[in-house]
Amino acid sequence: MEHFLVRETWDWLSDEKRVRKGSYWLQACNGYRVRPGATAQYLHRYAPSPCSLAEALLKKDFAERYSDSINSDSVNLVGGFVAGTDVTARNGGTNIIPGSHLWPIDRIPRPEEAVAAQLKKGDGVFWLSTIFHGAGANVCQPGEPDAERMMYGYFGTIDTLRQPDLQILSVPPEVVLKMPEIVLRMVVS
Ligand SMILES: O=C(O)CCC(=O)C(=O)O
Repeated sequence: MEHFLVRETWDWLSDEKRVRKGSYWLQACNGYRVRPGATAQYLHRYAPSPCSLAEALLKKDFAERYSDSINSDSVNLVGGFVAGTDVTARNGGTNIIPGSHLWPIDRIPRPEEAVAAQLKKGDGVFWLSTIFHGAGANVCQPGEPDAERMMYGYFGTIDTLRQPDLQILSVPPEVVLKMPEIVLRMVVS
């Protein structure tokens, strides 16, 4: 997370350059269940900086101006996921397009370019906000082993951005105080 989310910025106090090294926040923690019969989620990015994809598509000239701007500085969110069940291509394994974090902002993602992330229970996967991904279809029959796919995800974001789901307000203080120091630093930094 640190590699992608910690930014160094500076300003000038008269002639003196003041360097500030940022940090990152815990943006959200979610559970992702995909039940038998679920259709595939559309392939999406998590709001590439400096604009959301929707904004870019609405404002074509804006998209053209920033069409080569997806790079590691565009990453404003990093997601870590842990499989709560075995995750397969049949039960909704996340479809991910390898390399799409480097695509121009207006390149359209095609389902045939994606591969399903297949994980054993307890395995983990990380992805950047700029990669195209989406939960796969679940074609299992109810009652099959691991018919309900479960993944747990947590997201870090740059400290100068504010999370839409305010983790600080939504988690009671008595729960926060029992968290390990490494998590506390992300929640209250
Ligand atoms: O559940 C998944 O595999 C991905 C979920 C996702 O990308 C989302 O809900 O935005």
